[in-house]
Amino acid sequence: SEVCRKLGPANCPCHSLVSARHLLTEPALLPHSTRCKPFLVYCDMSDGGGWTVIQRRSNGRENFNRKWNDYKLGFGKFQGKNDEYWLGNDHIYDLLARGARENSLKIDLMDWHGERRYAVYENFQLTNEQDNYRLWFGTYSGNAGDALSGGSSFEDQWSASHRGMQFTTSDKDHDRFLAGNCALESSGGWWFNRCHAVNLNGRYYKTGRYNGSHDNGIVWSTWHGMWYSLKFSAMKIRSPFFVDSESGDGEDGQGS
Ligand SMILES: [Ca+2]
Repeated sequence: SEVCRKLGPANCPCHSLVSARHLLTEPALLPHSTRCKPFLVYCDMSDGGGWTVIQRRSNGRENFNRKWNDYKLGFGKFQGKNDEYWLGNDHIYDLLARGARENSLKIDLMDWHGERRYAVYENFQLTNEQDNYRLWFGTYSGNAGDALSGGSSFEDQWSASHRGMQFTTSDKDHDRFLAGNCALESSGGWWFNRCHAVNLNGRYYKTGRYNGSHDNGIVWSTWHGMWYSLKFSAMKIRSPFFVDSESGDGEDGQGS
């Protein structure tokens, strides 16, 4: 089809923005195409650019306590810089499955004092819906701590690491918590174990520290623990094609 030719599977707009050397100072909203079905993505041009934003929390206006189909297809708004959304597990899977190369996941966090931390994971992958969007990721770097791996102790890692976990929502329980459903307790879909050390889709508390019967806030445990709900989070992915385009040759005709 015409759409397939214009936005073929090899064309990734967030990355091509950089390879085309467009100088953007503002985030851009661009159509993204996989399998000839275009959808919009939000491109983050910080850190050298080329990031496709897959999740953002910033003000608590969007309800993240949703069921499987909403997390599958995506929800929220992402036209504005402060909008909250989940891009959708099918879209995330499609973006990651493009090509055979590894993608990086960067997670930006901010607390209620305005302090920022980040975590980067190499080789971020999801499986498809038949395998319930199982999560895989490689080496950590950053200053927020490696909470996705569950924490520092072996016991924490066994019960709370998100590596290899399937996606769970309130209506589809794929977690390792046999006595219940982690998504029911933690207010949001996530790759729960039994249950979590990270939940960026939890309930938005405008207080930072919070109380309750469950640790269901927006949690990154290795930074502020389980009982502190962060003010801001964003998850974004970037293909290694981006790096190749930056180190590209010939275009400047310098012929080193
Ligand atoms: Ca369960």
